[in-house]
Amino acid sequence: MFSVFLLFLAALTSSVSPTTTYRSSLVGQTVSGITGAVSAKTSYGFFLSGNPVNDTRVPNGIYVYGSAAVKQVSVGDSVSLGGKVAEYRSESNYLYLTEISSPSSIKVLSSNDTVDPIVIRIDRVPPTQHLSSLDVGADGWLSVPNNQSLLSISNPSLQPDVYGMDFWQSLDGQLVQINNPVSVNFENSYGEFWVYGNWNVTGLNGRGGLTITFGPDGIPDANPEVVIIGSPTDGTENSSVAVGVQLSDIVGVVTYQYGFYYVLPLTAPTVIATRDYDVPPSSILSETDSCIITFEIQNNSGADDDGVVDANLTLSTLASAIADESGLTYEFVDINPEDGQDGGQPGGNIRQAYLYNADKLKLVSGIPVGTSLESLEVCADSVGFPTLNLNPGRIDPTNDAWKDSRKPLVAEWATSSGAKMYTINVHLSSKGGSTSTQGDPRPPVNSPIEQRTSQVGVTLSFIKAILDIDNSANIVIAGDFNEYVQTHIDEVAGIADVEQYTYVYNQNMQQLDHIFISSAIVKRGVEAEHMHVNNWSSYDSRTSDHDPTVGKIRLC
Ligand SMILES: *[C@@H]1O[C@H](CO)[C@@H](O)[C@H](O)[C@H]1NC(C)=O
Ligand SMILES: *[C@@H]1O[C@H](CO)[C@@H](O)[C@H](O)[C@H]1NC(C)=O
Ligand SMILES: *[C@@H]1O[C@H](CO)[C@@H](O)[C@H](O)[C@H]1NC(C)=O
Ligand SMILES: *[C@@H]1O[C@H](CO)[C@@H](O)[C@H](O)[C@H]1NC(C)=O
Ligand SMILES: *[C@@H]1O[C@H](CO)[C@@H](O)[C@H](O)[C@H]1NC(C)=O
Ligand SMILES: *[C@@H]1O[C@H](CO)[C@@H](O)[C@H](O)[C@H]1NC(C)=O
Ligand SMILES: *[C@@H]1O[C@H](CO)[C@@H](O)[C@H](O)[C@H]1NC(C)=O
Ligand SMILES: CC(=O)N[C@H]1CO[C@H](CO)[C@@H](O)[C@@H]1O
Repeated sequence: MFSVFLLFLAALTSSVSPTTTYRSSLVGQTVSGITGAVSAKTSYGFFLSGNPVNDTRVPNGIYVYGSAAVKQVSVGDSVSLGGKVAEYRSESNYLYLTEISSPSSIKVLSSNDTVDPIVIRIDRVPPTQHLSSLDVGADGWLSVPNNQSLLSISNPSLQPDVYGMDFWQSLDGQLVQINNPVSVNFENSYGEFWVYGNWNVTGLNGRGGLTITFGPDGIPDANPEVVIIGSPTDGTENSSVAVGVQLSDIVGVVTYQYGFYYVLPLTAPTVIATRDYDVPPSSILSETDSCIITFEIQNNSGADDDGVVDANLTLSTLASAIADESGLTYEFVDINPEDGQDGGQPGGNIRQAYLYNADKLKLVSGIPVGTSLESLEVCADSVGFPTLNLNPGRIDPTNDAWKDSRKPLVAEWATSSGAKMYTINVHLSSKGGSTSTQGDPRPPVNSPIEQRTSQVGVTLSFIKAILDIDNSANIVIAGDFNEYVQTHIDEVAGIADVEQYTYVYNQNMQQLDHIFISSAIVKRGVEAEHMHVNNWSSYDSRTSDHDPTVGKIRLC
C-alpha cells in the first residue's frame, strides 16, 4: 500500500504541474525537494506519484525526463529529487506535456512501496461526449470553421466532469487502472490500440466498437471515454487486437504524446475473448420487378500501371468474379481520368466506376460517352424531361474544386420498363492533413473542409439543374464523401444510429460513405444496409478499409 509521505509532491503539483489548467506557470523554474514514489519507468524517464489531491482537477503525478536518472531508481522506490519544470511537444499541433527535466540530487528514501492506482469508473468517471470547452460551434468538435483557438494559448480551466481532454489531463502522470478493457480498433503500426473499460460509454455498436453519434444536446459525440494504450513500460509484447476484443485489466500511467492522451501499461494486457466475426449475407434481396433496383457502393479499384489510365482489366476482373459467384453478367463503365490529376495513390489513377446488371438497367443510349475533360450539361429533351449531353460524364471536371481529386461520374439509366434514373458517383477529397482529435487546434483542423464544401456545392448545382426541369426525377448520389454526416438513406431506411458506420479510424467507428436519394425515390420506400464485410477481425484479412452499403429503391 501507499506507505510514504509525499507531501512535497502534492504541494508541488498543485502549484508547479498543470494545476487546474493545462499549463504550469512555473515552466523554466528550478525546483528542489520533490518527493514521490516511482510508479513506472521507460528508457527515457520515470513517473512519480504523490499523495492524493482532493481537487480532482489536479494531477498528483509527474513525468521525470532523463535516461541517466532512470538507472538510479526502481519502480516502488520513494525518492526525492530536484530539477527544472519543462514542457515538451514533438509537433506544433500537439499539446505540451509538463515534466521535470534535468533531474538532480536523486535520493532513494525507501523501496518496495506500492502506489495505488486511480480506478477509473470507481474513483473517476470519464465524460462521454465532448472533448474540450474550446470546441465551440453548432457541431462541437466537428464545427466549421475550425482551428478557432489553440488550447496551449487559451489554457482553459479543467472541467474533468464535462470534457474528455480535461479528464485525461487531470490524470496526467498518474497511475490508473482500467477494468475489463475492450478494444475498438486494430492496433496501429506501433502496436498501440484504443480501449474503453467497464464504465458507461456512448455509441456502442453490435461489434463492440463506438460509433460517432449525436449527444442529447444534438452535438456530435467524440467518444472521449476511449483512451489509447501505448507501449508497455516493462517491455512486454503487446497483443494483436481487433474491434470488440476483450482484454485483461490494465494498470498504467497517463501521459500525452503524438497528439493523444495515452495510458502506458505497466505490462501488456492479454486477450481474454474475441468476438464472432461471421458476416451474415445482406438481408436485402434483389427482385425481378423491373421497377426495383438493388445497388451497392463499394471501394474504388485503382489500376497502378505507370502512365496507364485504363482500368478495364481491373473492372473486367471484378465482373468475372461476380459472374463466377453469381452466374450474373455485369457490365462496367468508367471514364479514364487525366494521368495523375485525380489524387489518391501516386500512379494509381483511382476513379469511380459503375458495374451493372444489363438485364435490369441500361445506360440511356444515343448520348456520347464523356472524356476526362468534357463537362456535363443538363438539357430538356423533346418531351420536356431532363437529359444529359454525355453518358456517362463528369461534372465540371476543370473546376478548381476538383484539383487533385476525383470528379463525380454521372450516368443516366433506363430500366427495361422505361423508368429513368440519374446516379452521381462521388469520391470527395480525403481527410489527409487533419489534426488529431486531442490536439492543440480547437476545434481540430478538418482538412480540406473548404475543398469538400466546394465539391458538394458544384455537385448540388448539377443536381439542381436536373430537378429544375423535373422535380420528381429519380436521383441517387453515392460514394465516399470523406465526411461525417447523418446520411439521408440511413434515416429513410431506419438504420440504427450506432450501426451507421463504414470505416474505423482511431477511437471512432464512422460513416464516410453515404447515399442520398431524391424525394421521388423516398416516397416509394427504400431499404439500406451497411455490410460490415470487413469483419474487423484482422488487419490483413480485410478486403478494404471501407465497408460496402447495399440499397434497394423503387423507380416506378
Ligand atoms: C481533503 O478531503 C478530506 C475529506 O473530505 C478532508 O478531511 C481534508 O481536509 C481535505 N484536504 C485538503 C488539503 O483540503
Ligand atoms: C524489495 O523486494 C524484493 C523482492 O520482493 C526483495 O528482493 C528486496 O530485498 C526488497 N528490497 C527492499 C529494500 O526491501
Ligand atoms: C491553426 O491556427 C494557428 C493560429 O491561428 C496557426 O498558426 C496554425 O498554423 C493553424 N494550424 C493548422 C494546422 O492549420
Ligand atoms: C451509467 O449511467 C447510468 C445512467 O445515466 C447511471 O445511472 C449510472 O450510475 C452510470 N454508471 C456509472 C458506473 O457511471
Ligand atoms: C479497393 O479494393 C482493392 C482490392 O481489394 C484494394 O487493393 C484497394 O486498395 C481498395 N481501394 C480503396 C480505395 O479502398
Ligand atoms: C482494355 O481496353 C483496351 C483498349 O480498348 C483493349 O485493347 C483491351 O483488350 C481491354 N482489356 C480488357 C481486359 O478488357
Ligand atoms: C474475416 O473476413 C476475412 C475476409 O474478409 C476472412 O478471411 C476471415 O476469415 C474472416 N474472419 C473470421 C473470423 O471470420
Ligand atoms: C514491442 C512489440 O511487441 N511490438 C509489436 C506490437 O504489435 C505490432 C502489431 O501486431 C507489432 O508489429 C509490433 O512489433
